[in-house]
Amino acid sequence: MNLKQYLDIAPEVKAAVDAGKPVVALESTILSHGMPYPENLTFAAEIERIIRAAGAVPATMAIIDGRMKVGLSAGELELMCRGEGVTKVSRRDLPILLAQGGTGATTVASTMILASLAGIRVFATGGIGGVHRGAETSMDISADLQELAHTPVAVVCAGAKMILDIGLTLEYLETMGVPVLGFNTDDFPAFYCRKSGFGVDYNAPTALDVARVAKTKWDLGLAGGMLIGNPVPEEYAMDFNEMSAIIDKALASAAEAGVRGKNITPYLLAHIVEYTGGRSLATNIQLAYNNARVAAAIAVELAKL
Ligand code: PSU
Ligand code: MN
Repeated sequence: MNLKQYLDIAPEVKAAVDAGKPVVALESTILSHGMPYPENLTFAAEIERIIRAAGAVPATMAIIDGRMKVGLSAGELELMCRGEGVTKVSRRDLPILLAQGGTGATTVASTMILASLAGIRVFATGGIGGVHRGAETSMDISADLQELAHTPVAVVCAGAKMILDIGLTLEYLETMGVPVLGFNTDDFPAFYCRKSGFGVDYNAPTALDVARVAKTKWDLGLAGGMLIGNPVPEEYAMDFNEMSAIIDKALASAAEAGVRGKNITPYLLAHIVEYTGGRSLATNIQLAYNNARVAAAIAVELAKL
């Protein structure tokens, strides 16, 4: 294995990892395929600032000109946010992009891969991919779930969007042996809403509790990651019934347009923003900031254990 051939770790990130200091991974699909420009540019800078303010080093991941990038410059963040010619890169796309010298945004799955290669154990995102509604016929199950089963990174999210079948997503994670913790909640959150109606395995009231579970899991040699569901702050939460109706409308539109495969998630995200007149974007941004704060606190505690 000749990793160095493909991997560029920003000097600040490398120094922090080598010194055992807290580092938080961030994905770039949320920038290129999850939020409009230029709101995503402000977001990309602010989420990194929040992680620094909480005492950790941010490391946004991407594939640029066939290289795996861990930690992006301002210019590289801008490239991801503009999103021109930037494809969506999950696990199966990674070798192809690297071989072709392409540029792509990393999903939760590929961000976990890059984080793990760089020695980063904590990752903040918005929402994870999961088992799609109707997966019993479409077989559309995000590679994010398999990655959580195999790659040792703790992922802080605001739950999963109701574009997914949240109950089946949690069943799949159970089968794959992935611990699902609620950050100070008994309910797995539903992204825009604080509750999905499905419970978590454990309510972890503090960052230290999460860090202890993560350390113990990895001390035991149990492969794979963990999922931490962190509910959107109350003041930014959206109405469950309103969002259910909007998501149903987006799903119907996708079915009518015949959208499938890797394009379905970006399609649904863009339509949800459109149908809520941008209100969902504000919620999306705030819940991701909140996840960054919690992920940084977990990384800080983990570094002390
Ligand atoms: N869900 C969201 N926002 C996102 C994504 C999912 O609410 O931005 C992105 C993440 O990068 C996630 C990816 O890893 O979509 C999942 O895509 P797929 O379902 O094609 O695996
Ligand atoms: Mn899919």
